[in-house]
Amino acid sequence: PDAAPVALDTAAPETAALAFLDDVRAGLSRPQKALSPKYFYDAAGSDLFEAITRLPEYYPTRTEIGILDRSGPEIAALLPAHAALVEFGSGSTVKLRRLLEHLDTLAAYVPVDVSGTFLKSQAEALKADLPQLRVEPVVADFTRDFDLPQSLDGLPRAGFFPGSTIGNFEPAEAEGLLRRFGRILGEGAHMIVGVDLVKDTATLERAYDDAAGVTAAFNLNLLTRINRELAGRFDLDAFTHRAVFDPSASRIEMHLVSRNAQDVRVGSDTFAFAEGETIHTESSYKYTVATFQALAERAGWTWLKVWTDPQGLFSVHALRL
Ligand code: AVJ
Repeated sequence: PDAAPVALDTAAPETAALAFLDDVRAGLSRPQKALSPKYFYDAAGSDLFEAITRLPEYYPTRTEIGILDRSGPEIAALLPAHAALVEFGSGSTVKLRRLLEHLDTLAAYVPVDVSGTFLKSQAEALKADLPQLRVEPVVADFTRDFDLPQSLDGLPRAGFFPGSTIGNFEPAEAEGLLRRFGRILGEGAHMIVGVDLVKDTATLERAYDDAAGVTAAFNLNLLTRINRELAGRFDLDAFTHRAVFDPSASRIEMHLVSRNAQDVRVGSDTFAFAEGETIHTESSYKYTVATFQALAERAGWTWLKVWTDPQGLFSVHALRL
């Protein structure tokens, strides 16, 4: 039920394929081979992520929904009446719908996503269910500056960034992103951000290495995608999934581990792997309430309030500019 981040589809397909090829070439040429997690989300990858959010081990999605349900009235009370709610990287509208139940004076909902087709279909479905709600989708990459529609001028603004998507960014990038959201929303804006919390290593590693192997399939799908889209020759049986928590960096790292020494062709390039060598495919940063509060304040926001679940697994923060 979660919003699967989607890769940019506004550019021409040939341009997107070239960017993917460039990124794969550069990433596999580094001393620590690496690929960007944004490439996880093709159609198969989005379905696998959806399946991850339903796994018993993957607590973030259901825990955040529980917080939005339980604390929705308090969250809504903190936001200005008749606001425009801007969701960054909206994807599916599952969480937004939970929040909407408590927001009876919302002036407009503004989903922002790079995937124009997905955005339009989600917006249409929402309009059909809630005919009285003004929905103004914006096709944009939220990691770049963009302007909100002029029709929103004069409305108070609130940003919504759930799902701990912020965890996929390096802390310095995450700070820049929150600062950018402030620029886009403007002075006086509010922001609601979902952030996964640091916890014991076993719980974290299980959430990213589930017993059914869904996260492993999600990780390996990146190689399937390279094989299909970039004429890659990865042998999927020659790589395994690994998820490790690094407490000093406070992040889960996902890797694909080469089982043996091998050369792998991708188009006209060949990449050499030593036995046990890895491709770093994702970092998922975990915060404490205090470390996220400090990050938000470095980004220029005033931290207002946090809501968590009874076990302290996940957090939802309110900020104001
Ligand atoms: C979508 C980035 C929030 O980091 O938990 C889930 C992605 N990767 N399992 C996360 C993910 C492996 C997810 N985010």
